[in-house]
Amino acid sequence: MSLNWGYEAHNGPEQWHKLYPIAQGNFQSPIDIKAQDAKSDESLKSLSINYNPTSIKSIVNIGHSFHVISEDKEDVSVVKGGPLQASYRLSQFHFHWGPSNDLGSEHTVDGKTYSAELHLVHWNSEKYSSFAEASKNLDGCAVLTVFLKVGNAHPGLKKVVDALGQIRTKGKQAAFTSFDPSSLLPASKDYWTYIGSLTHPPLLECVTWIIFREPISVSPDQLNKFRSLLSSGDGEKECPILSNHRPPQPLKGREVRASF
Ligand code: B30
Ligand code: ZN
Repeated sequence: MSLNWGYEAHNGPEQWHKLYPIAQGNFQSPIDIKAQDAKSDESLKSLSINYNPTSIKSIVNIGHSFHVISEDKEDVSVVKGGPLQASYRLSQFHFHWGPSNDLGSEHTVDGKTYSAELHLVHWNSEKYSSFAEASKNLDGCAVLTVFLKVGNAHPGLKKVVDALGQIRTKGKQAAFTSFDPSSLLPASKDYWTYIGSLTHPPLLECVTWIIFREPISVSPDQLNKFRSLLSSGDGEKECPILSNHRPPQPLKGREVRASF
């Protein structure tokens, strides 16, 4: 693998195991969710999601994607309940997408791929003191996941998509404030949950995945604006980010539970 991992043939998901052997571990993500095999679990409490728009501070092009950053010095935006044994603090959210509308999600449902996938990334602030420390532990992180299916433009996504023009090239950052991440959640809070990993290097096995069954909609134009972001820096040859999704990994005996 070349110096840097990515999503192209020479540095993509099939190559990652050479520098990150955990890529072939027993708790890797994403997975294909087989709805019939998910065990409905009455003991799963309902999720408590408390997001405060004041925690959202900036938006940044990180080369293979963009992140919307939530200040995580204190418990301002948190999730708890459901499968979680502690309170988890929001640190950032981001999306995964593909070169066309029939590709893009990382998780799939009964083999069905969605056009994109939203990850709201949290870490266990009761036990750990940073994302970096939390991510070394199986109970370190929680990622709330929402599928995006192509259809009407999503009003909550508009503010995010409109900011992308300010961070077109790798390394660019812009202020992004008073945004409510709850506006990106589906109406139904039914979810699947399982234990897995970060979906790109370092691929650490630290994530309680919470995946909402109901997708939100995204317009073709909004998806095209994701694809207009560049992985290249200012003044370099323009290279659009067309794809940043890892394919489903082996379940290896793990249990997927359903809240419904
Ligand atoms: S994901 O939600 O499983 N796609 C990381 C976080 C979430 C996922 C994958 C990876 C991660 O490694 N985060 C820490 C390192 N980051 C900095 C950051 O703030 O969040 C570096 C990076 O990507 O390149 Cu993400
Ligand atoms: Zn992600």
